[in-house]
Amino acid sequence: MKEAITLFEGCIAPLRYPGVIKAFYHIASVLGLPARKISGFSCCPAPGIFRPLNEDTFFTIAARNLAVAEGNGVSIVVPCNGCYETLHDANELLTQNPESRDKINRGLREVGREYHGKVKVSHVVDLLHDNLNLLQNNLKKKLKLRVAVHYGCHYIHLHKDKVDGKILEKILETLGATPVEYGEKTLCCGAGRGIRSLTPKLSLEITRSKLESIQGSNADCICVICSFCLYQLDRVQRELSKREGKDYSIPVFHILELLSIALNPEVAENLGFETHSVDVKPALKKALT
Ligand code: 9S8
Ligand code: 9S8
Ligand code: COM
Repeated sequence: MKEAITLFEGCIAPLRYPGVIKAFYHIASVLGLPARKISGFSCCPAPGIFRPLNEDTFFTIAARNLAVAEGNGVSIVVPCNGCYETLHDANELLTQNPESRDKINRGLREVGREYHGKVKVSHVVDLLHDNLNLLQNNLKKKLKLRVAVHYGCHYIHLHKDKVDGKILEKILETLGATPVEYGEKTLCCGAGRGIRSLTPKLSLEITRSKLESIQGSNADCICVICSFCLYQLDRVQRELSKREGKDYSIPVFHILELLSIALNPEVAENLGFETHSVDVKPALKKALT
């Protein structure tokens, strides 16, 4: 029996790209993964913003989220690198360091919770990679797309080995897509670690470099594994086009969206693509013909 899982949605997916959540539960139902929604989570909290302010508070809020999952008997799967880093690091601290666990649990008891270290925290990419055969067997449509992958800093930082082993490229190849290389592949999207809120000008510069490098690769679209990267690479194209009069129009997909379509092209209409700033239709048309 496979373990029960839930999606830790974070703040960005439910507010800006609800299709990412829908895609996850669609994928889980096709693959027969025991996934269910639970309530009670808060912001992870975002590592780039909250961690530097006060580590104890940061880990206590993260541990409360872990305790909510534990109380529901589910493990956590995460579609955002920031949320993943927070919950991964908190889980590591609380399972490996009894002193920290006791200290944080003292705080949690004040809100009627306690964490015992029973929850597994996985990134969606790892879950998909573990189920590659299942994926392949359930594929309805090969997606004929040239894809520029963007891993995002927090994932690269934690799992350089998997990035070097091209874990995301392998998933995309299983879907029939062709990953393309480009110079700024490991560059930040420009959003995380507080860059977007603290230094907006620099943030735009970074995003522009990234997008220009991708444009040079002739990719049909970008594939990300992080809700915040999706937000930045998608929304900022509109902003740059307005500011600079130059056309930026590379569709950006979360891996869950692409996979969901490959498992059943008919869901594309109901994945909320109208919440994307860059029109995804040209890429979908190419992918599905
Ligand atoms: S939750 Fe609140 S702001 Fe966010 S999406 Fe990912 S990082 Fe965690
Ligand atoms: S948001 Fe997601 S993971 Fe980060 S810090 Fe640099 S890249 Fe985009
Ligand atoms: C990036 C999250 S995914 S944060 O901005 O670094 O907190």
